Amino acid sequence: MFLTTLLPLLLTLPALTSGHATLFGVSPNSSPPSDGRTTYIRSPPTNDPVRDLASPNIICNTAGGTPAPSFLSAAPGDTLTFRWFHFNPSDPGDILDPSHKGAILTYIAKYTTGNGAGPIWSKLAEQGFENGQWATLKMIANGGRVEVALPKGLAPGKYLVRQELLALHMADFRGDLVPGRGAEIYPSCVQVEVVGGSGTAVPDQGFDFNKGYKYDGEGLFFNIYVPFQKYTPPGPKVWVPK
Ligand SMILES: [Cu+2]
Repeated sequence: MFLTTLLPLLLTLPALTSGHATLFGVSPNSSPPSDGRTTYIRSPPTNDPVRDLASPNIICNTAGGTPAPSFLSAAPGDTLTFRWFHFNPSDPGDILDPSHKGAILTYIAKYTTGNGAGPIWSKLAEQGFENGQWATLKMIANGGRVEVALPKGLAPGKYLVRQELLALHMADFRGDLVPGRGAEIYPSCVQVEVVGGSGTAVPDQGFDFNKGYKYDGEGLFFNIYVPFQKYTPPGPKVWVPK
């Protein structure tokens, strides 16, 4: 009993000071993402996680209500390459502390100048624990890059695309019951303008993070330190445009 509760504490203590991550840039065409932090990303001022599930900060992070000055241009069906880093984006080894095992989830909403609160989101993609490996560790091995395709039938127009690293190294205790613990969410919202095509699909799942992400919810309250069969990420199933 004591061992199973103490072990995660011992394993995760170093992560308190050495973890964390921020989105550096996104590329629509598989070229290395250029720095989008002051242009099309609503970048937070720090690389700290967000844990308060009642706060709009879990949607587009702490500066999520401040529009970025420009948009990343992409075409329907483009594969977006996201690039994450820890402190130094020029150091290919400085991405994320490997203690931060967890999922990577990507959502889309029609563009808003607001902070993303409310039932406006649809899930574009999710990676959890597949083939014996966590998505965040695959991302580290891939140089901080995560690829997500935009739907081919996506209607032209402006969108927010939100990618989240969902680190579970503290998620074996509920964040609302044990101070400093719970799932760590690293969300980042990218302003994307989809240009071209004749698609008509618009995100219609109506997912609301502040209602759908729960402290005791599936995918957010999970012990990675004991054997498990399966991990199911939070949120709706991946959106299939009609
Ligand atoms: Cu961290």
